[in-house]
Amino acid sequence: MPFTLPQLPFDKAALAPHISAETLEFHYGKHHKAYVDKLNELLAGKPEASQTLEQVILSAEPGPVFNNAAQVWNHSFYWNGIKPGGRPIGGDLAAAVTRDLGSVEELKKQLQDACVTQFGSGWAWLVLEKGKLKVTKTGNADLPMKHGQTALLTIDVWEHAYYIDYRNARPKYVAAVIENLVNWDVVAKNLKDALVAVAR
Ligand code: MN3
Repeated sequence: MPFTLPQLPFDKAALAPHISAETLEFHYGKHHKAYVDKLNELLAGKPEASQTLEQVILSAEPGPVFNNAAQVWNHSFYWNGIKPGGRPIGGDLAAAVTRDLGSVEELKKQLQDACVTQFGSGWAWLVLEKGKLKVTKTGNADLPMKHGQTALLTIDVWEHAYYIDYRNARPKYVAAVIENLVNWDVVAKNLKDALVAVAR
């Protein structure tokens, strides 16, 4: 089975004005799709073509297969973590954030800093590592599962994520995502699932 481009969990126009439909036409419709197509091309006729995406990522050496597989995963994870109309952080997630990072405001500040200070292309993350929440960043296609961490949230800081809407103003794009688009309900569910997996 070839790898497929997942459906976006929202309408392309639904994230405006924070992320425009035009950005999604390119970012999802061209960039994300290109990673899927390239991965299928690279794995055609190889045993890895029947593995899960996670298996491909975890076993791949640095190079084109890893880069394209990880970028497929990263983008799907990014889309799933955002939605129109952000809600406040609550419940168990808020308690874990306060315990490990000090406060919700501190989490947002660390996310903003990680996004802004990632030199060049990459991703900022909220991860679970050894049972604790942590904000991290990775370059290019790199991702938490290669570092023994479980991803809970990501923000794409490749220029293609914001250049149409914000030009070079990465901090404005990041602030708009953090304040208006993060789907904290999904982040809370990712944390719950990660804790269940750890307990197993
Ligand atoms: Mn991207």
